[in-house]
Amino acid sequence: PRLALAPGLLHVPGYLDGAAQVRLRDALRETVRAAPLFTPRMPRTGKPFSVRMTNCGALGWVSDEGGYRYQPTHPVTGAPWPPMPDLVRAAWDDLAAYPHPPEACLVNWYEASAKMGLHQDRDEADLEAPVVSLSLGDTAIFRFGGTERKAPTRSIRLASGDAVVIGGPSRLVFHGIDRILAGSSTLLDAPGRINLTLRRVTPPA
Ligand code: MD5
Ligand code: FE
Repeated sequence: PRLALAPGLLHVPGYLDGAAQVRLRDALRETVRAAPLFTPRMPRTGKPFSVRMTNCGALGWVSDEGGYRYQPTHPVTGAPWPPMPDLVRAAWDDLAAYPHPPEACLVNWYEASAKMGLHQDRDEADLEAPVVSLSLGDTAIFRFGGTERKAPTRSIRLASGDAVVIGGPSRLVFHGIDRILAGSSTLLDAPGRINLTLRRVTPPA
């Protein structure tokens, strides 16, 4: 089923079946071998995020004292990001309804205690393209509101295999992860959750 949470905000529970979740988990082990998880830091303050990250694809999202940005190389190793797994690319083609390929796949790695505060995703020059999210591992409590921070919010659970598509009038909604329900999945070898966000960064030529 595809559930419309708001105009342009679609939740697809169980988008990846169990076998696809295992394939993606195993592909991400290769991704992390090539591009180790790093701890992003807040602009200006340098306060570390509780979520660790890596990326695959041509561009990756990074954050440090200098700001948020997309760049073609890993901030610690300096190496180019590894390619997106085929399954990730196929999910974009299936869900995005956008006629250009994704350029960035941000991989967020949540330990059981990690969370992500309410924010907007606005570092992409192309805001016509949607963001496609895939979740693996423990269930997360995902909160979303409106395009103004003060708008009321709702929360839903995102479980292993779920997809979310964020586009159209919802592309700039505030959203975050309140908490992880440790032990809700056995897919990963430790409590925690992986979220992938597939994005178009630059307007198509
Ligand atoms: C996560 N990731 O689960 C969250 C939410 C991020 C991020 O917010 O920026 O990496 S995934 C669902 C999502 C992604 C992008 C936008 C919106 C939801 N949204 O506008 O509702 O790690
Ligand atoms: Fe976000």
